[in-house]
Formats: sequence, C-alpha cells, structure tokens
Amino acid sequence: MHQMTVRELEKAAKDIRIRLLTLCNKETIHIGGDLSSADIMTVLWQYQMNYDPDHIHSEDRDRFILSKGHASAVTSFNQAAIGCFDAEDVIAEYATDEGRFSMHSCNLVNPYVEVSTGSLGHGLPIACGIAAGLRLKGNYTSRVYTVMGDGEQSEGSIWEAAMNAVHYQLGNLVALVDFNGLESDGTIDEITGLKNIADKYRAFGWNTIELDGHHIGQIKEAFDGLPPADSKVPTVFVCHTVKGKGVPFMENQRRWHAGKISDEQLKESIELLEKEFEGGGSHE
Ligand SMILES: Cc1ncc(C[n+]2csc(CCOP(=O)(O)OP(=O)(O)O)c2C)c(N)n1
Repeated sequence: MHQMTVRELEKAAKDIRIRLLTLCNKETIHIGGDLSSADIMTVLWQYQMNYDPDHIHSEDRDRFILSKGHASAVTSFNQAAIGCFDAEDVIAEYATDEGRFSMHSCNLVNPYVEVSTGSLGHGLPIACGIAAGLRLKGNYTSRVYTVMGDGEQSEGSIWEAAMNAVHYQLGNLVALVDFNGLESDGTIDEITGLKNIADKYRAFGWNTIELDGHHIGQIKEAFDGLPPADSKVPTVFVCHTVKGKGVPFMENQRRWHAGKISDEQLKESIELLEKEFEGGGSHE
C-alpha cells in the first residue's frame, strides 16, 4: 500500500489517460475499455496493491490477473508508474516484433504479467486457483486481484469461478467489474440482457460493493474497507463506469472500443484533461 492522497491519485489517473492517448495516437489500442478502467486501475496499482517491482517473485506479493486482457495498455502504464519499466518503453515497443507490450499482456515477454490473458472468461477462474493455492501454501496475507469487463460476464467460466470462490471461502480474492455497459458489438443489454451484475454476485454469496468507478475517493475507500485477506468471503467491486471516460467524443461510443486518434484529437483531448483536472473538485 502506498500513501497517496485522493488528489494525487486523481493526477495519476489523468496522467495515465494522457499516456493512453499518446499511445493511441501511434497504435490502435483498446482505448474505450482502457479509459473506463483507468481510475480503478490507478488506485489499485498506485495505492492499493502490495507489489514491489524489484521483487516480483516475492511470495508475499499481491497478485494481479487482467481478466479483460485487452486492457493491457492501462495495466502497462500503471506498472510503469510504480517503476516496473519506463512509460516511454511501452510506447516505443508497443506492437513491435521484439516488444514487451501489445494489445494483450503476455508473460512470455513481460515478467510483470502474472498470467497471459486475452481470451475472455479466464482471468477470474485463474485468480480463484491462485487464491486457493496461496491458502494451501499457508499464505493468508496476500490478495489476488482481478479486473473483468461487463461483456466478459457472459462467459460461463466466470460463473463457475464465482460459485467456487464462495465454496472455497476465498476471502483473499478481490474481483473488480468494469461495468461500462458496452462491449465491442453493442450494449450489454442488447447482447446478453445481463441487467444487474451486483445482484448476481450477491446471489452467489460474494461480499458485493457497488461504486462509481470514476470517483477516486470512493474507490480508495472501498479498498480501505476490504475485509482482511484471511477472511472467508470473496469481494467484488461492481464499478459503474463510462466507456471512453475523459474523452468526450469517445464516451459511450461503441466505435471507440478500439482505435487510433489523430494528432489534432490528441492535442485537444490532452488540453481538455488538463483543464478538467485543474478545475476539478477533489473527491475526498
Ligand atoms: C472468449 C473471447 N471471445 C471474444 C473476444 C473478443 N472480444 C475482445 S474485447 C470484447 C468485448 C468485451 O467487452 P467487455 O468485457 O465489456 O470489455 P470492455 O467494454 O470493458 O472493453 C470481445 C467480445 C475475446 N477476446 N475472447
């Protein structure tokens, strides 16, 4: 856990968005879902997680599994922010043959990626397995965090894992759902009619917290209020978010699930983000 104020975290999240847009000016990235999860990912990586870039195999580290594996860029920039590598390297190497960074995180080339993901529906089951494994090894202090999409909730494997996490009393497991209401092919309601995700996790027996996934103060508070890692009930944060958050022409637009932006769009978006941050009331 790192001591950071809400205002510092708001600045960190703004900086992550600017990095994302800078990369998006060079390469196609999954910008919509990167931006919707930028606030929760920033608080998770830059405030909450016990993860030392100099000891990435330490047994007592917290583990992170990116279940919505296409949000690799927002993960990489947060890892850069805590010192895993340089943010400039992410931009220079992204999608190159020898690069460590691409549209999906790959642990064959990037050791800071706990598990390679990209095929949706696998992160939560893997996180469950790791959480159970930690318990079997007598580790009752580390937590396992995973970030999922709402579209991803239509994978059956998610619900097998949701059931097992409760059965195996994995209180060391913390899942976050980026509930932005959009997938790549339409709205969640058009595609699966999933409706109330929080009710579903509650019905499976999870400690279920609903929050505004762009309210840094609320996110921080939710992490502060987590039950101890040695407790018996898994926690899910159902985070209400906006796809493309922070860039008005992208917000709630399916077209911006993935894409690339022009120099002009980059310049305007950065100016807007800076202005918004300067004028923004704190979310303490
Ligand atoms: C098993 C599987 N099916 C389909 C895809 C293609 N795909 C990539 S992203 C995506 C949409 C996911 O939507 P959501 O989980 O809501 O992500 P977000 O909107 O937060 O980016 C799809 C269908 C995939 N990666 N894996």
